[in-house]
Amino acid sequence: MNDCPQQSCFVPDTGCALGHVDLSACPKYRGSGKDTSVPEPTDAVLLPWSGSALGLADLAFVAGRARPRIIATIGPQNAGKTTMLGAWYLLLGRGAADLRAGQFAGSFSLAGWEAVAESLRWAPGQAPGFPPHTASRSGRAPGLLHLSFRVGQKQPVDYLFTDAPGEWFQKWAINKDGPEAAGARWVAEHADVLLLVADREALSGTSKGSARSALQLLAARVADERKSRPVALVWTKSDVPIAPAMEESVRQSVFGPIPEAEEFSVSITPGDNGEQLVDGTLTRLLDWTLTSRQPRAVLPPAPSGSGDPLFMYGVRSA
Ligand SMILES: Nc1nc2c(ncn2[C@@H]2O[C@H](COP(=O)(O)OP(=O)(O)OP(=O)(O)O)[C@@H](O)[C@H]2O)c(=O)[nH]1
Ligand SMILES: [Mg+2]
Repeated sequence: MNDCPQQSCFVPDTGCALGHVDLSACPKYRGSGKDTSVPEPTDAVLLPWSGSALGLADLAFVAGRARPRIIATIGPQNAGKTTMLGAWYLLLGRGAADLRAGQFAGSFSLAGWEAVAESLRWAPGQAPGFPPHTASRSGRAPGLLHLSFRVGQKQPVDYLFTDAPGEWFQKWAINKDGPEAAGARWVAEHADVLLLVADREALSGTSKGSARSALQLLAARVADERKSRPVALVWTKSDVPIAPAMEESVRQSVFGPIPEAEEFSVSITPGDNGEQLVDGTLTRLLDWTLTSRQPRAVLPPAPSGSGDPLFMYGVRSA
């Protein structure tokens, strides 16, 4: 329950947005514990974040340093998007990932990451499972999971990974302006890198025909909306075999309109030991995701009769 009328303040889950440590001094606070007695002195301070997945109201807090890079995982329902995020988190936790983006430098949503990765963990006497289905909330933005990475002593770079329900993207593929596509529209508009997830299990199952047309629609939508941002086709559940013709037709629907797209295949299968998460492709995909950038415009060199930068411009070539 929110005890503050301000939209950007989530007391008592997080600290006071106006910075009051003693809430009774805050002019806006109208908490349930409207206790006017002097509180016991304590060293405990509420932090400005709760650790859960971030929402739009929390973005200003993360974006204070610099605009975070947003990584979108786009794919149909049950495609393995949340599983992939959880597996990345476990990889980082093991320190197994050797990334060009640098070293893990913190997260404001550790509890959110734990929630997606919890079921993938190997507990003694209990086989790891998969994360639960991501519920389609009425929200206009997905749950955002935060990570930051730092190279050497440089400023850390913040990343937000979207964990959105597949239904959003299926509706967005059919009608991008529909009210139910608001969340997917947000993702498509703000993402810096787009990962289009193709589910090999669905593409080889009984309803593979409809899975293929849904994915082709989604690929066409991504191609329309991407505006030169980097895109990767990510085959999930690569342990499941699929017909070569099916694979080829999905590939064509992605590489036809987006020839420069990258392609990865990942698999996260809970087996008899906890080791299979250390998969080279998973690390390579994370590495690519964190470091790929939109191509920059290359300016033509200035025609110049002199090597001196001061005289480079304004010189008419004879
Ligand atoms: N065989 C196999 N199955 C997988 C793999 N990864 C995920 N799965 C299965 O796919 C199911 C869905 O995975 P999720 O990660 O929840 O899928 P999602 O894309 O987040 O789905 P929504 O949240 O519903 O949009 C899991 O319950 C697993 O059964 C894999 O690598 N191999
Ligand atoms: Mg999910």
